[in-house]
Formats: sequence, C-alpha cells, structure tokens
Amino acid sequence: MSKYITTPIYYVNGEAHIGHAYTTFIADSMARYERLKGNKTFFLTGTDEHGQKIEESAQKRNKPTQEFADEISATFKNLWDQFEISYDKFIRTTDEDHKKGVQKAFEIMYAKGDIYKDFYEGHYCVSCETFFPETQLVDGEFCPDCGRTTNVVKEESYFFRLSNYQDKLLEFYEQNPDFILPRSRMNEVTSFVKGGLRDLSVTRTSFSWGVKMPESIGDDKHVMYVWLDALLNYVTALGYGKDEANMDFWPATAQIVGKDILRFHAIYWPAFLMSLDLPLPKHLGVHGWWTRDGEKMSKSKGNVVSPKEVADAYGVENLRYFMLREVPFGQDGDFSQRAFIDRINSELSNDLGNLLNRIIGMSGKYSEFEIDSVDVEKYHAKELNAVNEVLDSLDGFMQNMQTHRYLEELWKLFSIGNTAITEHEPWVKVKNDQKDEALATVALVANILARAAVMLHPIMPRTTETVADTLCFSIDTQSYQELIVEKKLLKLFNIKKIPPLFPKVEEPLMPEAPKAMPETEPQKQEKPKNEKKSKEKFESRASFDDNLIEIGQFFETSLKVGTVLEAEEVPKSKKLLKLQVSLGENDTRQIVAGIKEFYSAEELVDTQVCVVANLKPAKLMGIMSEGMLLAAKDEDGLCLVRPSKPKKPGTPIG
Ligand code: ME8
Repeated sequence: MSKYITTPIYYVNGEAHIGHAYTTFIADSMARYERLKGNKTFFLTGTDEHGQKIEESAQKRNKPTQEFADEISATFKNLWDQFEISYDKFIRTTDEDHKKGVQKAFEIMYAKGDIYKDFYEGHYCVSCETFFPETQLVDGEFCPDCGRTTNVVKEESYFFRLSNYQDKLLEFYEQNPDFILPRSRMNEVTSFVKGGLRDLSVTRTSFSWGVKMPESIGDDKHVMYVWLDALLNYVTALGYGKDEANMDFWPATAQIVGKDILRFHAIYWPAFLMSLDLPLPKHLGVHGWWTRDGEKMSKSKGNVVSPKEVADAYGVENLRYFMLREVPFGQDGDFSQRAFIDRINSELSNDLGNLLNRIIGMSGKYSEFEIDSVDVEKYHAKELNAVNEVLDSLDGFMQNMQTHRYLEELWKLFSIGNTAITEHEPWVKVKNDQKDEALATVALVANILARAAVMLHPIMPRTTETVADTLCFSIDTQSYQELIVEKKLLKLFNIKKIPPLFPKVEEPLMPEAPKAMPETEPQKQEKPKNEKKSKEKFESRASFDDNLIEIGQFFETSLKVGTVLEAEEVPKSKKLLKLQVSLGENDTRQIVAGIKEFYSAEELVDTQVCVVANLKPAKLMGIMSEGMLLAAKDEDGLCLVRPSKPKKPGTPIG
C-alpha cells in the first residue's frame, strides 16, 4: 500500500521556529511509521516562496527576491537535514516544475469554466489574503480571523468559482466524517461553508513575485494568488503537470497542518482538486498552536523558541518525544523547559533508561549478559498478553494522529516490565534456586524493551536504534513483522553494556524566556500604514524584522508619564479596561488596556502609569484606544510600570 504524508510548505520570510518543527516532527514520525510497516511512503516538505510579503522582506534587505528566498529556504532544508527529517522531496514553489504544474492546473480550471475574469470589490483582509462577506465582519469592519481592519477594494482579478463547490464540499464532508482530524474541527469548517462560499480571487495585479499566468491565457499583469500556487505543491511534487512520475501516491494519506491554515486546506484545496478531477486527501491532521511559558511567541517579545537551540541543548530526539507526548493532538501546547525536563527525567530516564540498565545489570550478574527467551511464555504469559494488548492498540492512535495517546499507551509497556521485576524479584529467585524463573523475568523485560523500541522508533529513531543494538537486533520492517505482528520472542543473545541513555537534567539548559511586556490587544490591532502592502498571513510568524535598534529608533517612541483620571470595565471583555489618562493639559487619552485580570478599575484611578504616546490609534472591540501602557509580566502576573515618585502628567520618559 502506498502512503503520502505532507507538511505545509513554510514561508521563507523568517527562520524556522518550534511550531514549524512540531508539524515536521509529526509528519516525519508518521512517514517513518508507515515505512516501518513496510508501506511504500512518500514524505513531502518544502518552502512557500511567492507573494508580497516575501518580495518586501527581500527589498528590505536589498536583496534580489530569488536570492533571498534561496537563502531562507536553505535554512529550513539545512535544519531538517540536521534533524534527520526523512523527507523524500523538499519542494520549493520557485522550482520551475512546480510553476509549470500550477500553470497547467490554472489552464485546466479555466478551460472548464471554473475560472473567469471580473472585478472584485469587497471587504478584503490583506493580512489574511482573504475576502469576507459583510455578514462575517466583526462590527461591520474587522476581519473575523485576525481582527484587523478590512479594506474595501476594487481590482481586476480572475476568480475561481468556489461557490459552485459549496454543495459538493458539504456532501464530501458528510460522506467522510474523518476527513478532518480531530473530528471536532469539522463543525467549524461545515458551518463556514454553509454560511455561503464566495468565488475566490485567484490572481493579483498589485505585485509581481508570483507564478506568471499561463501563456495560453496571457494577461501578464496578473500573477497567481499565493495560496493557489502553494496548495498545488502537494501534487506538483508528484509530477503533476509534468511527467506525473509519482502521481500514484495521490491522494495523500495525511496532510498535517496547523489550525491557522485549516480553512485553506479543508475548503479551497478540496475545491481546487474537484475542479481538477483529482481525488481528495484521506485525512487532514490539524494541530494546535504552541506558546512559550503560556505566552504567544513573537520575535518582538524575544521569546520565540528556536528548535535548533533546543535541540542543541536537549537533543533533537528528546524534543521530538516531548512535543509529541506533551500535547493532545489538535490542542494548543505550551513549551516550558520545566515540563520538558520533567518528561526527560521521569519518562525517558526513569521509565525507559533505567529499565534497560536494570536488565543489563541483572543479566550481567545472573547469566554473564546472556539473555534467553526460552522460559518467558512459561512464567510470564500474563505479562505477554498485557504487552500484546498494548501493541495492538497502538496503530489506531497513530492513524488518528494521536501521538500523545500512542506514547502514553506505549509507556504502559515499561510499567508492565517494572511491575514484573517488582513482583517476581529475580534477585530472590536466583538465591532460592529458581534461576530459570529469574532469567525468564529478565528475558521478559528484554523483549518488552525490544518491542517498545520498535514502536518508539518513528518518534525517536536514533535512540531506539541504540536500544535495539544493545539487544542485538536492528529495527526494520522485518523486525516489526516478527516482534510486533507475529509477536515472536528474541532469539538467544548477549546484551551489550551501554552508558545511561538519558542522563538526568538537573537545571534548565537554556536561558529562560525573557519576560516581556504583555501583548495587549492594541499591539495586535496595530496595522501597517498601507494595508495593501501587508503580509500574507498572521502576525505571529517569526521574521527578521526585529533586530537591534539604533538609539534614534528608540527615541521614535514617545513615552510619557500619565495620570489615570477614570477607569471602567469594557463590557463582555475578560481582559480589557477602558481608561481616561491625562498626559498633561489638553491631552487626555482614552486607552484600552488588557489588564483587567490584574487590576480593578477603581484601584487605578488617580495612579500614575507610563504611556506609549505616539502609537497609531487602534480600535479594540470597537473602542478607540489612543496609547498603550507599559507593564511587566511573569508567571506571578502582570504589574504596571510606574514612576517611583509622582511626576507631572506628560513628563517625557527616556
Ligand atoms: O502558513 N505553533 O506557512 P508558515 C504551532 N506557507 N505550529 C505553528 C506555529 C505555532 N506557534 N507557527 C507556525 C504557511 N506553525 C503557508 C502554508 S501550505 C500549502 C502553505 C506551523 O511558515 C503550522 O503548521 O506560516 C502552520 O500551519 C505552519 O507552521 C505554517 O507555516
């Protein structure tokens, strides 16, 4: 059976961060799992290189766009190579073959009548590269996805007849209830589709860094919409539009994406495929969002977790284990070193590492390291049954992408092994002339470790190879077949002595995340002056745009002492307070601040605060905010930064 697993292709406007690594680890583990089972597998990853944001990022660095894309794409590829990600192809949307495939797809859709030329006029969120019907806007103005203000725009464009696919999509979802995993995400998609699909603008004339129109259509002031271009990578990577060399891998078995790009993959992508008469993917695995120590990661806060830094400190396999074990698939997760260290010390070091060391020690003492499974069934049928039950349950978890449950179940094997040792006390049996029984217990545990190593292999490939080597076998499809499917026991062998696999971690090995200003909603709402020139997607992506600044740049920020004159709660908001703050005579500002969880409105009145006074006003929940308060936040909560002695309102800070 053939399997096709994909990650999203990553934008080349910033370095890889832990969220990218997470998606890639899940997909890599699934691909390795399928290969282990003997399935012919194709695993795709790559980079998404077109669009305005990338064109602008290159311009800022005074680099030709292609050169810029080459450099960043290489950082992703190098990182995945360093992490030994087992991709079969690393696609780049600037690859000639890909571009040709996209043009071919466009031509087919056009010839079919699914693409037509018109003008678009409507509410457009540049940040999300998406039109929204008026009914979906928040307060008639704001983007329902990212909260930014939408623009009314009119531009010539080619449209994809998405509206034609509304019923077909709904029918497809109904017939394939596990298309989206976890299933709980399906509702979100169906209700969006039921709300009405508008035709989708699939070309742009406002910039040129994109796949050109097919020659047969001409009209070269248009370039293709970055999402049409990007989504098609999943088939162009297999030779679509060229030699179709690997198209027999299509449809994809599992396409892993973050929840931020669910709609593109669950609605647009299937509609494009239907238009191309291609079958739809079997599953879309939608994972949650990673934060650091409870805070959203952003380059400006300096709290982005670099996967390379973590891997250098703790080892890439430990990181894979932690990320896949820590978070129930689909839910948001938090990266905290404390939680990471706890899992290394208790699960990897104690449960797995110590068990291996115990049997190396015991077999050394009782049988000169020789391990013989001959009596395992006789003395440990009960344990073997329990082990087999666990092994048989694992496949379902992996197929549903529930790696946390997979690992949780797998860990039951170690407790079966540990309990067997505690109950059977081989050291007593050896002394009581029951050596056979003692050696059977040691052999039972060796077999448990061998089976666990095979099943843990997709998640920790190198570590489990070491375990297997210690137990004198190698992990491959054959050993999977024998040990897991046929439940055979290990043949007579001599166990090897190895140093502890997982040394305990006493102290955090990386600096803690800097505690930054709270991300108050005004920052989120803040938008570039010219929204047309904004980025393709959400603001959370790491970018290179926050480097060291010159002192002059610092002084571009106007900080002033303010006195709170009035304060009240913003109805229906958990976080927001609305303040009237005096910055001196004739300058009273209305400031909406996300501090309600930490301060009551009453206690703020007549106190002083530090205000960023030259922020562009922004609306929060429809209320205008004309500044931002400085505050410090850590795990104990948030406190406002205030002058240590009263100062006249409006006094400059700096
Ligand atoms: O969206 N937590 O690229 P991208 C978890 N090019 N996962 C995260 C994350 C976080 N904090 N941040 C990013 C794109 N991700 C498009 C995709 S596909 C045809 C085009 C992961 O560089 C998550 O999987 O913004 C998300 O979907 C992916 O990175 C997006 O990376």
